[in-house]
Amino acid sequence: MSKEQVYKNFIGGEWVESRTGRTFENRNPANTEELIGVFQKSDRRDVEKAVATAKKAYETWRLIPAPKRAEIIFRAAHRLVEQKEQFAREMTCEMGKVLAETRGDVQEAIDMSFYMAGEGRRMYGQTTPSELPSKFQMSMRMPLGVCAMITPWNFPMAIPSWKIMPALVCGNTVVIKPATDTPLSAINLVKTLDECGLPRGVLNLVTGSGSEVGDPLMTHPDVKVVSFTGSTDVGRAVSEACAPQFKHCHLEMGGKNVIIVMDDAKLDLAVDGAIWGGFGTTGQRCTASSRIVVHKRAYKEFIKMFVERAKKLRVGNGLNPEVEMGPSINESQLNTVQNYVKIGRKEGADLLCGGNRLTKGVYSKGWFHEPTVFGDVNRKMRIAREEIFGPVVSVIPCNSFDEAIEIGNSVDYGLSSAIYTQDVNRAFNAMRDMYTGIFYVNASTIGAEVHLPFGGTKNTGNGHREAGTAALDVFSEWKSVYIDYSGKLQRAQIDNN
Ligand code: UN1
Repeated sequence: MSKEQVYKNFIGGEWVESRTGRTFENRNPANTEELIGVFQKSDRRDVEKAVATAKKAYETWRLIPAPKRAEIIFRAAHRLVEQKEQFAREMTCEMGKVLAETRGDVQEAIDMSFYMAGEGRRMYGQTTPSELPSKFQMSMRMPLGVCAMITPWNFPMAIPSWKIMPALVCGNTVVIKPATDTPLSAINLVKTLDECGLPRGVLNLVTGSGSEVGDPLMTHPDVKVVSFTGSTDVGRAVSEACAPQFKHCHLEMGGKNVIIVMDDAKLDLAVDGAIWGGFGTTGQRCTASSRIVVHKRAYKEFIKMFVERAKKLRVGNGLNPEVEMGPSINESQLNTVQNYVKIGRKEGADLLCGGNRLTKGVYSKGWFHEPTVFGDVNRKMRIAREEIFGPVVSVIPCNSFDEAIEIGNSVDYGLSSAIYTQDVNRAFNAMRDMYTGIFYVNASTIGAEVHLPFGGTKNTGNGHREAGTAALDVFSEWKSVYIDYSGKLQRAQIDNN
């Protein structure tokens, strides 16, 4: 038996074993015989320790000038650049997406780090004139304290960075619980920040399950902010857990994103976008293009081109440079995919390609599924409404632009949407009318950059955004400051008349 690599929790600047003495395994979804490592199966006691440590560290961290805090983040960004290839490879082994995409994931963490490091010297507040003479006023951001982060497996370094970097630059301290499928990528990020001089206790990581680590973390009275990315059902529970203590609660949840393809669209471009958005990351993005609404005049041609391309996608181990689509993350996710294929068939959608698990040869040890396209889907079908998080795309014919918008908005989610058209009026109308947090013209539903707000409407989010300066709103609280230098009592709203 090969010696297994044991990874530990990071608490108070030390790599420590869980109080439970238990561990769990993390295996490669492309080849489950390959053990990535063994991780701590922590519980409430580890959470208590991590939160207490973070609380203590907050006392001094919040007083370090933001530009100084940012310097550490800036150094970490450089260090991530140096380690990009290694971290990307480890991420592909850990969660299956292809190397080009895991490089992109690490790059997104690099981008976020540079961006938030810049915020150390900005973090703008407002200075406004007073209604009274000799009175000065401004607003400034305050940190809140200990922030809890619960992060998913599909962007295992990027999403932790979206949360950690703004939290730290604002002066908060952190306890993060990464997804059990991808603890290594989060550990790589935490290790990098540690190597770059982050003081002890400012950033802590505890691995383990949602019930044993996530629950005690989000309900802990000393935790002031909870930032969660994951399913809508769990997000609702997080929201309810935060409510009694009025914690800042940031939720980034499911999606059922749509690409609208109009009859004047450049079809080859639209097909490129639909393939990338539908099957990139094996469809396991919150921003995945799982619905394509196509104008009836373009429908036949689009379907022909799209299915031809989907059939040709090379599925396999993401480390192989030829491969375009990796496995599902785990058995349960693959079961969900298979279940939705059954549902789609039963609902009467037209299975145009795929539909099967891949089990032979190189596929025999992983969670692989064929790229799958359903045609003639209608908006009422479950495959057109529910998030699948797998390589299954539903193509929905429509009769007009107005109907396309209506179908687009007819789901419970509102993360990302896109339109392919050459008509600028249509593009702008769609931009105005699609009720989603992200919107694209002549591009797929995936591809957000770190310096604009990221998040969605309806069941996708709770009004907050990550990335951009919007992320600072999650991890800070405003303080408005009034300084009266008139030397006398001046009453606002009264003495200025
Ligand atoms: C996610 O799917 O959870 O825009 C994040 C994108 C990526 C981020 C996706 N930059 O698809």
